[in-house]
Amino acid sequence: MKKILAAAIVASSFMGTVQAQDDISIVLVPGLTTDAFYITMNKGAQAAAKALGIKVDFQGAEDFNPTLQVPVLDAVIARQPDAIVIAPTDTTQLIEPLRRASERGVAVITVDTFIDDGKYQDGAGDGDFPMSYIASDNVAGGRMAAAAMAESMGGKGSVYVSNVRPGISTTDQREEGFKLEMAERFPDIQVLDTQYNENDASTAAGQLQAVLAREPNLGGVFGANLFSAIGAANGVESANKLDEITVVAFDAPQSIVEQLKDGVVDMAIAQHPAEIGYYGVMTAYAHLTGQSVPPMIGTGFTVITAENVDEPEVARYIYSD
Ligand code: T6T
Repeated sequence: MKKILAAAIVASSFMGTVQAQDDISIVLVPGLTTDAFYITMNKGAQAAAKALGIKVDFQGAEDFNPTLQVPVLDAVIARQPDAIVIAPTDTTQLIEPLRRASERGVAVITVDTFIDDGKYQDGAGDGDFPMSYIASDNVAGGRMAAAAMAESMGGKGSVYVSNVRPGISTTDQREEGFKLEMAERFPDIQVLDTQYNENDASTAAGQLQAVLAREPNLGGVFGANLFSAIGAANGVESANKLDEITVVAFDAPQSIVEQLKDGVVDMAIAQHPAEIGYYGVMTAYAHLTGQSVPPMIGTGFTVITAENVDEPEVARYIYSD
């Protein structure tokens, strides 16, 4: 008799923490709203919302910048959603703003980028409180870029990374992977100083011209995200150096199709942003309905070249505008 009563109490207190399932509110906060990567991520998030019969809002800033993202986040926290699924724009500057959400009982999941060391729920670090991190393996992606570039350059020459700014987990890790691979496997490739473009393709294009003026034998450039890659590729095209400079692009906006076919870009590494958005929402929902969730979920890549870009199984990974 006593045992049955105890079981009933446990069951009812557990049920008390579980929400009615269709009134769960989740907000997806992207790195910026106008980037094809996050637009595609939102499609995946909306597909998950539809499957679950819940509402997921998409609210973000127009630029990839913590100064703009934090006020948007504060406005989202004030609405007190059940969960925030966010791509934090800086590893340290977003820790305190996100802690405010967590302390108000809002579950935090990060997608694409992470805060602190990205290892959540392990009892270590200031930014340990998010429930999960869902993303590409960005170090591996950087290594893939370096290996493809070095092979197309015959293992020698000089290259550089076109990057956004330090402090962004994804692009920092891509650069790290790229440099590790070059150092470990291609000692005759010289990696020049990274050029930071503040997520502006025109700046990245101008930097290509400037590096080329100093280093006329430049053999390769790695565009570490969508805007860096578009800019670097445009720079190579304007300099009329398609045959001399290998361009490896991270990300796959619609414009990549023509750039691959025209030989401006040699290879694009497409992330799977819809997958990231889908599992971001599913993970938030699982947590909010009483399931335990993994602290990290890795998503895939698709390597796109001029040879395979028309294959439907490859083309489906080109981002939506
Ligand atoms: O590369 C993606 C994303 O993974 C990164 O964190 C920021 O830049 C993009 O959104 C592309 O613009």
